[in-house]
Amino acid sequence: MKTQVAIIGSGPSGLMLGHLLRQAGLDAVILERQTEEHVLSRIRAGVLETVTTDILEDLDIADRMNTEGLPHDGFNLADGERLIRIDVKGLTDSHVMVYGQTEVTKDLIDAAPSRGLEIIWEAADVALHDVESDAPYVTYKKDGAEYRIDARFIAGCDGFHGPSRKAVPDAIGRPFEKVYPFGWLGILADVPPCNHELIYANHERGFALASMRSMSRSRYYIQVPLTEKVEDWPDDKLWDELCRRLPPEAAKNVARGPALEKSIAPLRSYVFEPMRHGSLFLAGDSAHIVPPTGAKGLNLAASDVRYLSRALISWFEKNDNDAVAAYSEQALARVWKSERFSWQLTMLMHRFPDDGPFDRRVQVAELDYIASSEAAQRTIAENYIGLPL
Ligand code: FAS
Ligand code: PHB
Repeated sequence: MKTQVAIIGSGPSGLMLGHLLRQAGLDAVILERQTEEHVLSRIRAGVLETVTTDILEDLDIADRMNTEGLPHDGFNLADGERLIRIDVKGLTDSHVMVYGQTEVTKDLIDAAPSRGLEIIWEAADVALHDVESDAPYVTYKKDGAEYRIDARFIAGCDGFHGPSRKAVPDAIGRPFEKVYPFGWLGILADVPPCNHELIYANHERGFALASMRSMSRSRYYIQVPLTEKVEDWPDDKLWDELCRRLPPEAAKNVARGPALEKSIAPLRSYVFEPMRHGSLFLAGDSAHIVPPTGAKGLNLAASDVRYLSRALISWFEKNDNDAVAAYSEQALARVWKSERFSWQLTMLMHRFPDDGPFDRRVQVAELDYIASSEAAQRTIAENYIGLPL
């Protein structure tokens, strides 16, 4: 098979990139290791910046999001007692959209066949070849046979554990990493949210997040040590701990129900430079990871593929080498600003094992400052909605 862009990975990055390239009339094919069912079973992000919703709107794949999604004009920080509302609409004249990543992925997959975007599911042993040449190719196995796809470019959208980043020689690639000494235990349940907007809570016992997927389906997280296992947390124990950490005015509204999904995600900050090597481009989690505190992971994938699609389209339409040459630097500039915000909010809202009384007082003082400063709230709001492209 020959194509113009071979995309590895059928998560949000690969799917959004594939659709944007197809919309411009370019040939692209997606290779995905898992089954469609497995990809759609993942529970991940919940908050979309306009950089993401604009892509869905531009692709005319936004109808279900606009029907079922929840536009949010604000969110809350909490310091154990009170809610500190960040008036996103009033401070930025913008908003975020609460619509699960799972739904975004479903909408993009459902639209693929009619747009001529081929997704090859269960592609095993995907390997990248000759990425430093102008004629790279990928190989993979399926149903016992081996296949080859020749392409002009390869887009590595295969997440943190995929093969693409590893195709960049060690002498060229440079990772930057910070691992946090805790994880997020998440629960998804068909119960109404405890509050109509998100609540990020910093409590003496640890961080908690009250989020949602709809007004009848809630998503909650609590910070747990990395030594914890999901089986250590029966539903009631989790609900009890969540209610200890949320402010009383929210805790009293927590409706309990059986977990539809329960998992622990480790937290790390990670950036890999460069995001281009020869004919290989990295986008999304293959190039960077953020702690979910800032709701940036999925949205950074969106800005990467916005930049990359524009560059690739310009190359094929106008043989423009400048745009593809600028991709890595352009994408990394926004990645690092989001990494900073996600790191800063993680440091502010979590309890660290080595923290002492002084560290706690400083966190409470910073939340008190935010509560009293419109300038501080505006800074948080403009980062939360996503910095301009
Ligand atoms: P993805 O990891 O989503 O997709 C990569 C795709 O490549 C996958 O489908 C994978 O199967 C495929 N792949 C991997 N190796 C392959 C191979 N060898 N061959 C072919 N295909 C291969 N972000 C937030 O903003 N908020 C959150 O609350 C949040 N929670 C998260 C919880 C978890 C457990 C994880 C892992 C991530 C979370 N994220 C969150 C971040 C997440 O939303 C990512 O930012 C988002 O999925 C990025 O999308 P992709 O870059 O497409 O990577
Ligand atoms: C979620 O709803 O899963 C969610 C929302 C906001 C975050 C992280 C996760 O910052």
